[in-house]
Amino acid sequence: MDLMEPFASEVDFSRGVIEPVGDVIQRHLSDMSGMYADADAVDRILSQGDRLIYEVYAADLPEGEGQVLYCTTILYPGRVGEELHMTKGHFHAQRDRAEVYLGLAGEGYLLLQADDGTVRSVPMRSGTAAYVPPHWAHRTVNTGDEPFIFFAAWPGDAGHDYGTIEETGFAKLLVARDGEPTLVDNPKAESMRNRRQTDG
Ligand code: M6P
Ligand code: ZN
Repeated sequence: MDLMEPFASEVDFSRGVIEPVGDVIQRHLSDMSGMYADADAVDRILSQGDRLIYEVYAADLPEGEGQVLYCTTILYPGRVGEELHMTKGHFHAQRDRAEVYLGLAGEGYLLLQADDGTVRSVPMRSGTAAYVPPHWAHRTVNTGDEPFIFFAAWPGDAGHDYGTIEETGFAKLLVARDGEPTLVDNPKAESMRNRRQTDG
């Protein structure tokens, strides 16, 4: 057996950066344009230039059974139409793998969705440890005016499955109504469901 060396990283709670860092992912609006409900709002923003929505700083760790992976996410504040800035969201490729989030700065919601379309939302701020149980897709939404920064840890063999959420979206959207984050039905998810039923 090859013994892996223990190590430590430094997590900057206010900037959200991990050092030393492995992969850094930057997701712009153009990377997730179809995920926002208001296509006209997406076009309007993109016609003026792209927009950075969030960044992920992952610790440099090997994937695989027995490992625990971790990263920070910096989700910038803003809206696309009425819809608040959010991550893409995913199921784990191995659906029965869980995850833990810890809020470091700013505020947001963790949105979770089960296979049958059931949606749950968990408000998060600095100090909130939120649990993503096995079998729930998960996405975060920034509901504040500052970057929403959180730490996440999950099993090394979980993997990311983006396809399902890319196709149908979440059944609920988080929008800003009169300054309040409000959960509303996603019209796109509704029409996709109807189309699937009609097709067969
Ligand atoms: C969290 C974790 C990561 C994930 C990141 C961004 O930090 O769940 O695994 O990559 O959020 O979310 P997504 O991959 O859905 O864009
Ligand atoms: Zn995950």
